[in-house]
Amino acid sequence: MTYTHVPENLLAFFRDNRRFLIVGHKEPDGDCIGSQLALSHFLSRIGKESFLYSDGPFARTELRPYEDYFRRNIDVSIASPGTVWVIIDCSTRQRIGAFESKIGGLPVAIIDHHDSGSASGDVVFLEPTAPASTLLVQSIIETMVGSVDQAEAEYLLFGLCTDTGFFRHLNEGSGPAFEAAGRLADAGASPKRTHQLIYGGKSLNSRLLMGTILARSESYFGGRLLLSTETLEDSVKFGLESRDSDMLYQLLLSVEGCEAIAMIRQESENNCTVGLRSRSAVDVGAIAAAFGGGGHKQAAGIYVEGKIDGIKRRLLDGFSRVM
Ligand SMILES: [Mn+2]
Repeated sequence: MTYTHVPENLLAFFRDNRRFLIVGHKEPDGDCIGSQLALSHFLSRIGKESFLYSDGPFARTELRPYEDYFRRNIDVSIASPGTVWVIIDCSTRQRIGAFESKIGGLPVAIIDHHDSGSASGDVVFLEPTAPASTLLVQSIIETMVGSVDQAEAEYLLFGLCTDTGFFRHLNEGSGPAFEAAGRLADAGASPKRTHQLIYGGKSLNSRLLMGTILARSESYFGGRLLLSTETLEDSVKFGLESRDSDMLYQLLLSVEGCEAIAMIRQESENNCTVGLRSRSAVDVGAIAAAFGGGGHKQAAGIYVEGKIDGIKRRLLDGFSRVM
């Protein structure tokens, strides 16, 4: 199966029900938000009612323009007949945050591209080969009515470009994703506007913070590991909303010879978070797991008690076994 083939029972789910409660994962990203917005817009277009939910927070600056479309609380009578849930961009219920306890006994459809191994819904469209959930939503719309409209195209391109890093993360064999993007551009989505939306709009403080952190970078294991830190003083001076982790990781990983990066942030007097990224071979998920953190081979995170210097020593010890 490919993500262009929508399960028949999902099409029936949309045709036969009347009111759709659409929720994505907490700590939403552009794929989650774009998929939800496009699906909701489409459902209105075919005469259905829909409500958008998110547990937030809308921490990423590119999501701020959309925050007001999303409700934090259920304020419709969810008992009425024909009301169903759609969970997008995650397949385990704890990822939807506070809404997990509000599903009740209503039917649930899951639309996701993460392979969590435990998707539980009455109808499941789970396609781990899809680089973004937006591609699944696009397939649903195109299968049901032939084509997306301009608003849907813009939402979908926003999500697709978020999850693919503007197509940088795609490998050979990704023709279908480019073809889908081509149809979005034909329908009126602008790659130029989308790029500005995702990568523009940053504060000067966010660039100054990045400069501070980059200037503090240390090189280990012959340059294969780059490590930097963010102190409590940085957070006070530049503000937490100035963090732009994706861009910071991208800049550090672009250094020649760099295989992995570690970013230690002092979050409070006694606690740190650590962001880990790997270019390919180094399994940072395994290193995070040794600290009680989580993630996967190329991206992982840790929340740990301690101060930067102590955590740095322990991390370097962990990396010394694999570098
Ligand atoms: Mn996604």
